[in-house]
Amino acid sequence: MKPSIILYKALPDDLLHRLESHFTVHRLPDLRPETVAQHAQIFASAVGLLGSGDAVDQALLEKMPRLRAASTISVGYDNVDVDALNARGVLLMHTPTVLTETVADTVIALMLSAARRVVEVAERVRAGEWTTSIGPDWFGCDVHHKTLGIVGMGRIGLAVAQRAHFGFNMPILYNARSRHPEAESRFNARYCELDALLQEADFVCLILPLTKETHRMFGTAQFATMKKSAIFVNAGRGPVVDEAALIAALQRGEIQAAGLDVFDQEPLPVDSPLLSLPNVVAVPHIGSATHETRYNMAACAVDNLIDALRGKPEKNCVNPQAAK
Ligand code: 8YV
Repeated sequence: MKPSIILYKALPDDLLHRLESHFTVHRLPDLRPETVAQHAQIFASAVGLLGSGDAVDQALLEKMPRLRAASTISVGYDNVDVDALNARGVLLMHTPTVLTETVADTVIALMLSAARRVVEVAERVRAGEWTTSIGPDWFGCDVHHKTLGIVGMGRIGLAVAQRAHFGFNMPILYNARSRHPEAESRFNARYCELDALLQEADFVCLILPLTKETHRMFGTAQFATMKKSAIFVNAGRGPVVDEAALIAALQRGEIQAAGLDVFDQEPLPVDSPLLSLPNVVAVPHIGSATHETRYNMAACAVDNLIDALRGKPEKNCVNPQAAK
């Protein structure tokens, strides 16, 4: 008999078939307590989990005594209680690498959109306001040759630095937990303390995971330190930023504009003040959302689960020590 796993995200047919050739796949809508209560037997017998977004926490693990591996279709795993997995010897697999280039493209798109006011002016064209040749009230500001500050120099930060350095001739500053020799040698990136980066950068791009250390790392003080002309981009996780402080900084003109892919609450509530600010480009967590990349992430997560349950989590394992 094939081992039993729970799939709580839709998969393309070919990937579903790949999964079914290894496991008995139980497709469920989510991991909410109501769903768990309704399908208690399935949760009690499953050895694997595959999906994304939903909380994988102590309460869930208590209902899954046979679980051996959880595979998330994402690079971030702030929704997962890794300590609780470790305590039970459950492996956590994720999908770094396959989404790096696409998320870096999204960051550049947000920088360009916010600086050149792409969404705002496109809306004005739709509204019939383009009636004569345009004047300064339609102008944006340059991106090329401006100073880019990257906060979080992981794989995605590095891919943003590459684009900014070669594509836009931008001097690059970065702040991270440790120095990144590759960023320094390939893209001439200069390591800075956070305050110095905030003071100097024309664009401040946050590409950080959400952890206890990064939670609310950006608030009133950080926005006050930035240039009034600064453009702020967040493509990591919403709660890294104090959203009320960001809104206040944008409303008071303490920074010029923001391009945001992630928010405190997702989906972003329609009454969020962010949506009535003309200097905000807000997109619905599209960082990795292309057909190609979402397919590659799903394929990677399927292979990760197969490897982990075969006892061979050679790559993409967050907590290999949990297997011992
Ligand atoms: C995911 C992301 O697609 O990978 C991540 O961590 O934020 C996105 O790429 C999103 O979490 C939905 O699964």
